[in-house]
Amino acid sequence: MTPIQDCIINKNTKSKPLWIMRQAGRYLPEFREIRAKNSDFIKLCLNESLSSEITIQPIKRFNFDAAIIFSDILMLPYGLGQEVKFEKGLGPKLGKLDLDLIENVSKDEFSKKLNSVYKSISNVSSNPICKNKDIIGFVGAPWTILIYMINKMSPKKNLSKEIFNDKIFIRKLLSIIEKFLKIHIENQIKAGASIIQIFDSWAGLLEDNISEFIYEPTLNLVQHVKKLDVPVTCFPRGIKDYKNFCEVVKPDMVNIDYNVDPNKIINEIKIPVQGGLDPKILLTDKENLRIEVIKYLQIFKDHPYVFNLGHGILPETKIDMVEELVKTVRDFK
Ligand code: 1CP
Repeated sequence: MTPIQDCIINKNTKSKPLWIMRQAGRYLPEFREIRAKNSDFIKLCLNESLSSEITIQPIKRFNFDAAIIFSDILMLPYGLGQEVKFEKGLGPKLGKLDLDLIENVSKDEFSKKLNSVYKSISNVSSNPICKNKDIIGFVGAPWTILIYMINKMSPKKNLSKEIFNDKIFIRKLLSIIEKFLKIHIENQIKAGASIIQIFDSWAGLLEDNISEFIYEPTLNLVQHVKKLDVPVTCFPRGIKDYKNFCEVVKPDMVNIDYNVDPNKIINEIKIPVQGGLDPKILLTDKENLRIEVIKYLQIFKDHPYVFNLGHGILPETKIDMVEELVKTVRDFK
């Protein structure tokens, strides 16, 4: 059994598997080198040979316990035919959203457009370097995908509050997104994903209708993954009540964000926990980093726990700080 599966299924508290959100990315010089030669990010995600290579870059360097496939949550709107572009410094930019058009996309058409993502998963899972490692397939949660599809850019840059007004439109779009996320999950598992992570990066934006727009669609996805016999991790970033989220949505594991107090959550949540460390700690010094890493390892000593961050690693992170993090986790007794 792979390390994270062992943690989740056997509730193993002895080993603390380790991987890092956004581990295949811009803090790695070897990634930047490939990226510099490939200006179209979506095309890069769809290049199965390069995306497999990028996926294993952090495994080669740090021997992490899991490989997360180099792709993006916005491959879903791309697969549905909405234009998705990444502009330097601006982040994602999406094109016109046509509900009639995306409603009529067939399962085959969608799967074909994303076929190289699945091929990349199967390449990575059969690579000897990934022997006994988890292969993490992932999707964005319906709510987070909806935000990008309607807002057409990162809510970090600008978010028009009007998008919350048309509840009928939101319901309709959420149900289309959910249908295709299920297909995307199924295809990733068939290709060799040993675990699925659902990123709800913008869960914290919603104040009302949390039950209808976040809990229900995410619960439907969680139940779908469980039926396919693969463990599922949820990351409802910024949500106010993780305890309630876990009770309703029932993921196999929850990834906490860096604003969650680990001392509080350990008494509230019975399921395995992943993550928590603030990625900004990696921008400080080694001594401070060791103290913070050990804090999480101590708190979760007798709990099934996967070491990870409370959000993605920052592009300006230095390699030697990641090395120090890895060493601290591996040496912890
Ligand atoms: O070089 C570049 O400009 C591209 C940067 C980049 C990378 C490396 C983007 C654009 N996506 C990715 C890969 C990626 N994205 C992975 C696979 C690699 C890994 O984890 O190691 C994953 C899991 C994601 C997931 C993702 N994309 C999320 C959820 C996690 C999170 O960070 O909250 C989100 C919200 C996105 C959207 C996205 N894609 C890229 C950017 C810069 C963003 C965020 C934009 C924003 O701030 O809204």
